[in-house]
Amino acid sequence: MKGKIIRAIAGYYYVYGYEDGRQHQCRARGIFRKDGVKPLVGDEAVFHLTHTEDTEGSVDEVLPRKNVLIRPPVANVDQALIVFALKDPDPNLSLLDRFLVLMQKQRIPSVIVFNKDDLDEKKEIERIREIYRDCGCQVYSMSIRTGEGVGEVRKLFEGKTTVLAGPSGVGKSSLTNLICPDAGMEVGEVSRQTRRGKQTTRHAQLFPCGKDSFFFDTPGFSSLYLDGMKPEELKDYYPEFTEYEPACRFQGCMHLSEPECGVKEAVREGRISRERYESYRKLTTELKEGRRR
Ligand SMILES: Nc1nc2c(ncn2[C@@H]2O[C@H](COP(=O)(O)OP(=O)(O)O)[C@@H](O)[C@H]2O)c(=O)[nH]1
Ligand SMILES: [Mg+2]
Ligand SMILES: [Zn+2]
Repeated sequence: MKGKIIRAIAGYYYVYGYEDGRQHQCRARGIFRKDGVKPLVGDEAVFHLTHTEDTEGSVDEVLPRKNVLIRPPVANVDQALIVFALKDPDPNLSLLDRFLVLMQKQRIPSVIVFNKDDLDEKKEIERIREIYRDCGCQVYSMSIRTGEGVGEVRKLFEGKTTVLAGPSGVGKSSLTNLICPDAGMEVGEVSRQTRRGKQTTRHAQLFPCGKDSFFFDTPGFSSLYLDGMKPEELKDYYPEFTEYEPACRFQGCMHLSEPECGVKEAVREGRISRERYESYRKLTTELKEGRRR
C-alpha cells in the first residue's frame, strides 16, 4: 500500500494510508538495513500491514524525494506559509526576510500571511504590502478571530503539502485547528510581559487536511541563523534586485560600497524598497562577521 509518513516518534513511523485514510504505526527496519535510508516526515512510502486485524505495519520503501527541508526536517514540501502577526507580537520583518531567504535556498516557494488583521488599527498592512511588492511572494492578510480573509488562505492548502513557519504567538496553531479540526493543537497565550508567545507547540507532525493536502505546524522560532550561507550568495535571494543588476559596473557587485551600482541607484529612486535593501545589508554584514569568528 502507498501512504505518507506524517509523524516519527521513537523509532515508529506513522503512515497515512492513501487507500484507507487511516494512520498505521510502522517500523522501518527493512529499508534501513537495505539502503541505509532514514525515513522522514513527509516521505511517500510503500508499506504493508504486519497484522491484518490492527493497524500495525512496516515501511518497505521510501519513494524518491522531491525535496528535503533541513529545518524543520521534512520531505516533499510544496510550499511554505510564512505566518506573522500585524500586532501582538509586532512583525519582525528582518526575521521574515530570513525565512524568505532560507526557503528560497531550499527551493520552496513561500506565501506570506499576516494574521491578526483585527488588531491592525494603524493599517500597517498597507506599508508592509508596499515593502514586499516585488519580493516574488504573495502577501495575504487575515484575522482568525473575525474570519476576515481566512477563506482565501484556506484555498492555498488545497492539494499541497504546506509547512507553516513563523514565530510564536502569531496564530499558527489557531490556523492549524481551523484548517484541520482533528489536529487539536494547543493555542497559547501571548505573554503580557514579553509580548512574545509561549512555546506550546510540541512535536512536529503533518496533518492530513483534505484530498492530497497535508500540512505541518513547525515549533516557533524566535531567531534564525543563516548558517552555511555565503555573503555573496545572499543577493540572489532578493528577486527585486535582479532587474537592476545589469546596470552595476562590476560583475558580482554586492551592492554595498561599490561605485556605479544599479541596485543602489534603484533604491535611491524608490524602485526597490529601502526596507528590503537595508535588511539585505544587515544580513550580509551579519554573515560576513559570522565568517570571521
Ligand atoms: N486578536 C487576535 N488574536 C488571535 C488571532 N489568531 C490567534 N490569536 C491569538 O493569538 C495567540 C497565539 O495563537 P497561537 O495559535 O497559539 O499561535 P502560535 O504560537 O503561532 O501557534 C492566542 O491567544 C490566540 O487566541 C487573531 O486573528 N486575532
Ligand atoms: Mg503553536
Ligand atoms: Zn550593484
